[in-house]
Amino acid sequence: MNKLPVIIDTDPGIDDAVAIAAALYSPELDVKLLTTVCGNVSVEKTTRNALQLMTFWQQSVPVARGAAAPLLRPARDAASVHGESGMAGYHFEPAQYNTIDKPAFQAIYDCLMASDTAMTIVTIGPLTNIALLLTQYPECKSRIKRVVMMGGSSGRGNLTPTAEFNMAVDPEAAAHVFNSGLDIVMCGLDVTNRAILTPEYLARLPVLNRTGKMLHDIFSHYRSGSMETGLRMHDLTAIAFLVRPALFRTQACFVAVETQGEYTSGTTVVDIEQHSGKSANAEVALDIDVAGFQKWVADVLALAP
Ligand SMILES: [Ca+2]
Repeated sequence: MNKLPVIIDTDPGIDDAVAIAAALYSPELDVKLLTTVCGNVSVEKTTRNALQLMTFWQQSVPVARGAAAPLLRPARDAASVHGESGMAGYHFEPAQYNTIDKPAFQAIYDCLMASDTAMTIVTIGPLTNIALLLTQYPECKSRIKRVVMMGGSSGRGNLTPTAEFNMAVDPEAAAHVFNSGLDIVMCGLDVTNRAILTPEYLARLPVLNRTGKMLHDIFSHYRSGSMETGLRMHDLTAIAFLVRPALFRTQACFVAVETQGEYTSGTTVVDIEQHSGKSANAEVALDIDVAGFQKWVADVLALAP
């Protein structure tokens, strides 16, 4: 099978951890690079968490540390959802790997240029690193096949009334990416709030495998839903889209990211009904086959060690 080469830009993050697990053990994907960004917690912590995950799975995917703050704004974290460490609830061994010696945007550029085919970038954190990449190296766009992102919403938000966390943390970066002309797939709250793992499945994780035990421990500290009512797997939907696109209903839409609004900065304005007259710049996921998603998650996590 020809595996799809991917770069994952991430801020682990409990739902990032399960997304990375699924990416590493999906037979369809070849993870070439992990880059970290300030988001759920500080970039020091997200980088440590990424390295600890690589150590946990004994996977030597290169990890490059990225932006320590959004482009223009102070950082806002989500420690209330993921714990102070960003991956509360499991005692990870100290990392056996170090980051590679270049910043994330440079590592992504080098990875794109070294590849003989255009690559897919999966973003499951704020878009700061990708905006820096496009600013420093605008010519690299032709090397990017697609950006598949977890972020945004066509309706309500989860950090502010109308803005989703990854967009709200760095609206200027998000706007830059949406204005870039790149092929973008947006997996936002429209689908991620429905991408729930059930209490029955969560209860089986400890006996599934070592990965299942670890995920169960950190899921017990995750505050996007609960172990009793089910957990929302925001970041995992971006990986699901890569390998099971038929689970999603998407629509090509014009998407603007609000950067000025007093109450609405970071809001993705998704023009579903084509009021703006502007051409579509993203494929927006608006519906998900929840049962199909849950089956895929169970199948792929069973492949993990
Ligand atoms: Ca994330």
